[in-house]
Amino acid sequence: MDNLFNVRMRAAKGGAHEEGGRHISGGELITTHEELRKQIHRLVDKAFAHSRGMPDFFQVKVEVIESPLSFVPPLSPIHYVVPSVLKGRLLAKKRLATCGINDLVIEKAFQLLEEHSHVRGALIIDAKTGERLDKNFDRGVRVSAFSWKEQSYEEWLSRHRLTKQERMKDAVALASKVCAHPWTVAEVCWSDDPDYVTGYVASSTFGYERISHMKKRGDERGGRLLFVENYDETYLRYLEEKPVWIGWEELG
Ligand code: WAQ
Ligand code: MG
Repeated sequence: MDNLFNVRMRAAKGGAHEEGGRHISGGELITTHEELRKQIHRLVDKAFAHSRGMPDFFQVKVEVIESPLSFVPPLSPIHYVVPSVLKGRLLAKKRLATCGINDLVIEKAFQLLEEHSHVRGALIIDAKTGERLDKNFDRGVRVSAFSWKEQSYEEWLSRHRLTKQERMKDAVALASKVCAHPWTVAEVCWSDDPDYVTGYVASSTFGYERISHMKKRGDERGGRLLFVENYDETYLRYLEEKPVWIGWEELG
């Protein structure tokens, strides 16, 4: 009964995603057998009480994890409060530029994100050219097989004087896994949920940089861009399959 499971959920309206349904919600986590029922319940609640609407397609996939888990330490957070969406987007672009990405590449990538806000995963972007590298046009790449170690999460909160916030917890975990790979230059994200306007830029150098306003309230367009300096099958497998704990190994 020591098995761990990778759990992935996706929900859509108007049929399954591959049949043209509109993405409502997704979720991924690692759990023990003991916690499995509770975690699946949480995913049901997440999908069926969603601000993007009521799904008519819901799928949960549970797979046993075969390989041992390694630890990825969480990124440190910084919070920028900006007075407008315009300023938020501008700041995000500046932070990406500080990671060494060219302005034209950033503009091109933001344009791509706007044209692909229906995609349920991340767009992988060549950090040198701004070209999209993944070939899953309507799906993008879903980062999976990661979860916080609860003790590390508590420690991270207290170190940074933060209170529990489910959405930030999930986003920091995902960004920490993504940025731990040496080929990742930076990530930028804002939600596709109409009521959530905070977004972030993440990188291994500068950490998790939260930006208070990345879009207008009510806007259902969001997404994720991963800027990479290299891309192949092993990178894709790292994002989708390599199981990692977010936390510090010494805390267990
Ligand atoms: N892998 C890759 N891309 C994903 C994944 C994933 N596991 N989950 C979501 N996405 C993409 C997808 O295109 C979504 O449309 C988009 O990201 C936004 O997802 O306060 O809630 O889950 O510090 O709506 C960030 C700020 C919140 C949190 C992000 O994103 C904070 C958020 P959502
Ligand atoms: Mg969403």
